[in-house]
Amino acid sequence: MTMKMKSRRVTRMSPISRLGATLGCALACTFAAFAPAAHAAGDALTAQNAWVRWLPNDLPAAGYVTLKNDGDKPVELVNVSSDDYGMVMLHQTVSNGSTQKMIMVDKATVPAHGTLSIAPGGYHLMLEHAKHKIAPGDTVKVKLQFSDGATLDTPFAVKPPSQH
Ligand SMILES: [Cu+2]
Repeated sequence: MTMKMKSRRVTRMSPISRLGATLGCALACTFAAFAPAAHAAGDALTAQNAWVRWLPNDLPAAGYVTLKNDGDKPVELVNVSSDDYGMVMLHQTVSNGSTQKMIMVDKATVPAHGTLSIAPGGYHLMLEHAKHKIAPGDTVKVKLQFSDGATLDTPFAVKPPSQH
């Protein structure tokens, strides 16, 4: 999909960069995906208000964060992982009549010049199988990976179950 399209662009651009390094660079820099991940992340995407609602007894915890995209193109959150948890998934809470259930989703879009709220009642990160003892007051790190190649290593504040 997107990746294939990008690699075709690389192929097409190679002869151009051989003709003139300046022109090649100008073209490459147009596509955020060609910049180093940290650079791309710093440019367009930021994570704000990241926190985890901790639950006792090794129950899965829910992570919340607001993602802001200052770029001109929508970017998709495509992968989540953490050194502190064995498994991290992107879930969405959906209402089904009077009941609510969680479904696993592949990705979520951060609109151009907009925000994606991963917040109670909507999306959440499901954090399971803590690798060490985690308690309210701690900070855990979650790696958020995006469709443009950007990565945000985001600290999440661990809060008690009463937090909303
Ligand atoms: Cu969930």
